[in-house]
Amino acid sequence: MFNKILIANRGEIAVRIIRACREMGIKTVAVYSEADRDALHTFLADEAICIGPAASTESYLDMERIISATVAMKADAIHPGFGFLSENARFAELCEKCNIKFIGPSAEIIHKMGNKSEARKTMMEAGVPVVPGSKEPVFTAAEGLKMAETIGFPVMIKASSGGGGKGMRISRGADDFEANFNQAQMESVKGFSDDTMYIEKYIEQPRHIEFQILADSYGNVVHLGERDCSIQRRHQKVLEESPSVAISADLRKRMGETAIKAAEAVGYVNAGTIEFLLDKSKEFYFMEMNTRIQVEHPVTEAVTDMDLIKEQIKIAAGEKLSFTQEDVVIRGHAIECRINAENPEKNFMPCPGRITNVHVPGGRGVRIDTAIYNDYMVPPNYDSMLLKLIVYDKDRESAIAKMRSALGELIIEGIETNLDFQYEIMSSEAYQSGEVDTDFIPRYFPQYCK
Ligand code: MV4
Repeated sequence: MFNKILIANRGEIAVRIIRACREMGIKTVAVYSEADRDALHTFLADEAICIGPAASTESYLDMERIISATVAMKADAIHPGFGFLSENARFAELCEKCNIKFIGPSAEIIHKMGNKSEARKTMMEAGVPVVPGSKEPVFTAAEGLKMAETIGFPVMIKASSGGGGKGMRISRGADDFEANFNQAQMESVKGFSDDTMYIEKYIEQPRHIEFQILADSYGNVVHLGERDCSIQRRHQKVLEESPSVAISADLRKRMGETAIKAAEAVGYVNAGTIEFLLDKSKEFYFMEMNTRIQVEHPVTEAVTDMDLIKEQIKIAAGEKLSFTQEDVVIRGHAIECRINAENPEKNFMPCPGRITNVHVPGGRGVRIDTAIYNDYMVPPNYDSMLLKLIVYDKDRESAIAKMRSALGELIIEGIETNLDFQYEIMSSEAYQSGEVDTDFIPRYFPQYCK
């Protein structure tokens, strides 16, 4: 097992990883920027080292500084968390070269799955169902239009290096194709320095269903069921739950087996997520694979009674999975609400600043993952997520009741948050009915989409 792990992240996920390490008897090193001298992760780790100015590019995204800190502090592994360098193949490769264990899959797999059109092709060849569309990427509007006419409109134009909705456009017919293709491609060149595009059939009002998988270095792969992440705002997840009301035991078995097949097709190792689109007729299609631990992992932890961070560390240290697929039991229902420093009345504008008072709910089945505290100054330099409230109960109805109760107790003063917006969603007939899809917020909360 590792002696010391450096956590190349900040905020609640850094704290989450420090706790797992401490419970496992592993020493921890925090890295922090000048804006994070008083951050919780800086205090909680056994050791901490400043790696640069507030700007992420000069601290949490600076590979050389993080590698230097790891060598200086004599850590033998790096946990990248999510965001920042977690899906950077060059960083994973640099770790490999420096004899530092990157807690995640190999650089080669990160690179392969980061290229969305190549991932799609790999999955098609492995017999994993993908959204109907092109097998090969396209580079010009003319090539794309030919492809779109074969697939049939409407189509989705996507950037191979895309993510978070960037470099993505719908085209509803031949007359609007060229403009949309060029816009998407321009965005991709600007954002990712890559003009590689691919075309898919547009799936109307799908659900975003993702399967958690764990794979050890001995070829054992298991899935831990699904998360329904359909409720998003501008490609940012707002809340997540497990299990999904849309998934029967039979569908879970088929999608889970497909997720395992997808992971096996690339020789995946560590924790990963297979994202699917699920259409109205319950057909499912591979969309992307995420090669990191995700923000919403706690809902899976709740329903499977597992610790995914500890599993990641054990896998990276070369341990075998201690259980098989038959041992995985999905029990009860979990929901996670993301509480962000943002103003829903002002188009969800980020609202950093000093937190004057925090009070968190508690009780059975209530979990809070956060790095905020009384008098904490939320810096403007990073993601606006402040806190994750996760509830667990025997069924969805009880979990919703618990979430409403917990949201009602949660107090964050001094800055604007989306707490009331989350309470409104939880209290809506639309959410309670379980009829959620990716158009949920624009359809039921249009007042927030101006
Ligand atoms: C799609 C789609 C419909 N059809 N692809 C959004 C982010 C990116 N990862 C993929 N996305 C979508 N791809 C096809 N062929 C609809 C979306 C989509 C979406 C997906 C998941 C959750 C929320 C979403 C909101 C809008 C669009």
